[in-house]
Amino acid sequence: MRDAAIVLLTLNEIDGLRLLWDEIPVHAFRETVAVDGGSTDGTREFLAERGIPILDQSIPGRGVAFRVAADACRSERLIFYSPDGNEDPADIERLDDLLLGGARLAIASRFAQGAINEEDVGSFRPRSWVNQTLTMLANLTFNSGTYITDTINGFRALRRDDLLALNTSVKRFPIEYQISIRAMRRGWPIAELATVEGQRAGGESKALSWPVGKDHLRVFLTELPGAKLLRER
Ligand SMILES: Nc1nc2c(ncn2[C@@H]2O[C@H](COP(=O)(O)OP(=O)(O)OP(=O)(O)O)[C@@H](O)[C@H]2O)c(=O)[nH]1
Ligand SMILES: [Mg+2]
Repeated sequence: MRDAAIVLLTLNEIDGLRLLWDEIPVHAFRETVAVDGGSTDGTREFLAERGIPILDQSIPGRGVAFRVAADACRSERLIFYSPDGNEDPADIERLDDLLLGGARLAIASRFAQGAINEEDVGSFRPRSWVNQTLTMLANLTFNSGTYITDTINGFRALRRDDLLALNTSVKRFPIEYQISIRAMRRGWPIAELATVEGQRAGGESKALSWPVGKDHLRVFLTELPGAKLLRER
């Protein structure tokens, strides 16, 4: 049994849950919890029927959800999984293995050698381009280790104590970007695995491209002060 928790992040993901549930390796993990942003489509009932504790958040946002999980879980390691069809459940245990192998942040990368991201089916790939530009900025500015190919994907794992120590503040989507940047600034070993990103199973995207892109840029800028100083420590 892994001393780790699968943290499901849900906001109206009933279609994805129905499709993926049997593939999520709940039995290999000490805990599985869901942080729910206020679903009204049957997600909560689906989880409750399967005995999964549902943690509520007082204000919306994935960033808030990350901190709710860190406060509530008792396991040493947390694997964040969004059951919307984008993330391959077979990678859940592989991410935990990267932590067991010494990484302090493990990321399922959509841009590593051998990976596939959801836009690879077309030739116009605005989201990938924005993602990769933000990732390049973070690497050039904050990373003195191996190049990280996907600083933004939410499918990731880290130790609970490490997440608390990062003292994150982002409320919404760019929480992952803030975590990656702060881990880079501290010189933590970061490991990636190449993942295959699937298409959304149903429901609706909550990540509107323009506002989310802008929010990431803001995080990049607010992480800048003192960055150099910290790297030199
Ligand atoms: N707990 C919680 N989960 C959220 C919140 N916002 C989004 N999520 C979940 O986070 C995951 C990712 O959100 P998406 O809307 O799929 O964002 P995305 O993966 O960038 O966009 P798509 O490509 O459309 O899938 C999904 O499982 C959502 O249900 C929130 O405020 N609270
Ligand atoms: Mg998604």
